[in-house]
Amino acid sequence: MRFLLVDPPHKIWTILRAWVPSPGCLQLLAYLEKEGFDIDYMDCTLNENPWRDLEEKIRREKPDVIGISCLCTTFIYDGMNAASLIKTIHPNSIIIMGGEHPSFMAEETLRDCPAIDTICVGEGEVTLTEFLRAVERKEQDFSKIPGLAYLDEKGEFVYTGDRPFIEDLDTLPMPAYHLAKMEHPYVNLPSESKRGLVVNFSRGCTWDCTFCSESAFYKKTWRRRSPKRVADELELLKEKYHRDTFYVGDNTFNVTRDQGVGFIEEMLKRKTNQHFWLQSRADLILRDEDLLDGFREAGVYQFMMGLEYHSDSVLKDVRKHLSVEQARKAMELLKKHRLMVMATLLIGHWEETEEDRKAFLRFFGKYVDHLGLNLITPLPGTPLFYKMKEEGKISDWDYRNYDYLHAVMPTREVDHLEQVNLIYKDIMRRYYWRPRELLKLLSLNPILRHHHRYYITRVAFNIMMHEIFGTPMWVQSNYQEYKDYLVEKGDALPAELMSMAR
Ligand code: B12
Ligand code: SF4
Repeated sequence: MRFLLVDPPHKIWTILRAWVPSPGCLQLLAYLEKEGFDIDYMDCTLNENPWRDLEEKIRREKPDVIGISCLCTTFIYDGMNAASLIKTIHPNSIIIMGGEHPSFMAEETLRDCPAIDTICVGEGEVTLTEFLRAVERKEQDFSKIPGLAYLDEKGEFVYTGDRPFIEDLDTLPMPAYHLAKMEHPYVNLPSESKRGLVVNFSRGCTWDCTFCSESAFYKKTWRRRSPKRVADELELLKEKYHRDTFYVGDNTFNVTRDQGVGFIEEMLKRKTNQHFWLQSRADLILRDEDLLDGFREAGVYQFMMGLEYHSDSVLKDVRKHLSVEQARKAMELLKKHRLMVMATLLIGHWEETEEDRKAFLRFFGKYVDHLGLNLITPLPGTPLFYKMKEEGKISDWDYRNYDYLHAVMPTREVDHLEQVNLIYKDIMRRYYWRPRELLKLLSLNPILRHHHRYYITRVAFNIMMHEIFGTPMWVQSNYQEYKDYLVEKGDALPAELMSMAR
């Protein structure tokens, strides 16, 4: 039995224009490989003609089971369209989809896309292994495998129950980098360095912010790989794949203090001369103040913190369990210890006013080196989603727009989503065109200088030229909507074409 895992054609990290292999896919592949399955991987985001190449591969190789990974809500139609394409040309295949969005919206996804046979709800390694073993044995009944969702022969939705989380992440093999196209020219974090990559060393978070899909997916739990395993992976990435700069995707890198201590010790010992952008919380930065110099010496150049907003009432409303004062102190501390501050911030709150936005820019503009500005988005599966849905405040149900960059909810004062989008762009403009930001183009800090040169000269300038002179906006050259692919081929559009949610 041959299994193919597909990262379907989808948009990449548009904000930084970065292509990176999905750490979740590489982890799944490594696990299946260790279990002895005959596996293959196709990361369609690296193909110049992704739909055509996917179609040709399926026609040519006809794998028995195809797994489709769908990390983000914004990719869900791409994932469903990939399933429809595969089922049309290879009707005998079995298609299983996994990832956050389909886990949360399993019934909706299965009903919207009949091509998907099964959804893996939650963590994939063990569930997928048991599912593939059952397929190998030609079993038809999957009801005893926890973590699966499907429609039975009567069309009733079946969920086989929660799959317990893997207790010890150190039991997982090293991600299957050897199956990824690590040398593909697209794969990097262009804003930081030519040899950048996204890696993941822990899963989940023990807080419960209302908008956070990760905390919901991992049910407020956090597990981590030991610092030794983390350092082993980094060393491999250095020696074999020449990677030296990392965005560590862990939502909260140092939930426990010993994770930070261990990381510093390992990296100082191994002297790999690698650089890290970690994510943490303001209260943890304050807790571990005495470790900050150690983090810097171990190669950390930046902490990204979800500081969200400059008002305690909004922080309370989103259940951040943080105060503005803690945020301010954490930013000051990072600066004091010569670490860069990246803040992820959320605007577009229901009660927000123009005055709030001015104060927001004044507060964060003073400290932040890198601005991660987002529009608050009710991601399916989060408490915010259910609340906003119930209150009737979601006015755009097109999941393609659920990427934090498009408004899908109005505010009390601003009814039209287009207007909210303009407010977002205006804040970006006001932030980036301040003399203080432009001076960063000449900063003595090479990473800050590189990022700003990249971001301002390529991204912000491109947007400005587009807005003033109508010059074309950057588009991801290898992304195509599925329906455009079908039109190009002269095919009829199937009735179930997934381009819009209900
Ligand atoms: C790597 C990553 C990316 C990569 C994706 C690369 C790729 N080729 O897909 C890049 C950098 C491109 C990216 C981009 C974006 N991302 Co991102 N990203 C992540 C990150 C940091 C790590 C994901 C990961 O590897 N997790 C670890 C693995 C183990 O978990 P996993 O992927 O969920 O996989 C497990 C299960 O889901 C399941 N599974 C997954 N696939 C499959 C398939 C099968 C067949 C089966 C059986 C099981 C299965 O098994 C896996 C192993 O247990 C997460 C944050 C995080 N810490 O998770 C955000 C995250 C996924 N990203 C997110 C978002 C919003 C985005 C952006 C929209 C942000 C933006 N505005 O730019 C963009 C999207 C692109 C765009 N339109 O601009 C959100 C998604 C929330 C949501 N529900 O939609 C997350 C959760 C971050 C957050 N908390 O906000 N991202
Ligand atoms: S602290 Fe960050 S990762 Fe944790 S629940 Fe809140 S938003 Fe999610």
